[in-house]
Amino acid sequence: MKPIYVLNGPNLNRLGKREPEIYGTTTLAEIEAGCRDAAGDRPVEFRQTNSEERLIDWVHEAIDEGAGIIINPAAFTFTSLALLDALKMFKGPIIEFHISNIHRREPIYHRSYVSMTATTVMAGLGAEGYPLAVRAMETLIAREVR
Ligand code: CA2
Repeated sequence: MKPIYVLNGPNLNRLGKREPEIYGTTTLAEIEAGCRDAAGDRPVEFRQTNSEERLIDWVHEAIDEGAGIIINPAAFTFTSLALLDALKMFKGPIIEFHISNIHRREPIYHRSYVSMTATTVMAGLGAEGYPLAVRAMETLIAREVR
């Protein structure tokens, strides 16, 4: 069975340690455990990087190996045409995921490049939303949605 890639961008390794009023108190390790639990038998490649280059390399890996991509690109959401171009090459479903509701925040967080190619956007569910995204991804894969 092909894996689901759960890719996380810059600063998300600090989750649970700063700004709990926006991002909550759950750590990335706890989020990873929740995703693996939700995925059942489906393998999960759960990763985080502060590097745009590495994130794009992982999208390329998912293009060759993955059934679906759940991506929280953090700040690269709003800046990276290179990430958008990489995601456009992926043939399966893509869930753009944000812990906070980016549309309720400052205007600089309102224009997402990734949304231009995402199948679905999930935002504002908190860290608890990650396992929900994994379950939603299973449905999208079964329906062969792009
Ligand atoms: O809500 C999200 O998941 C975001 O993708 C998080 C990004 C932000 O640029 C997006 O607008 C929304 C920022 C991540 C910052 O990571 C932190 C981690 C721990 C504590 C504080 C910030």
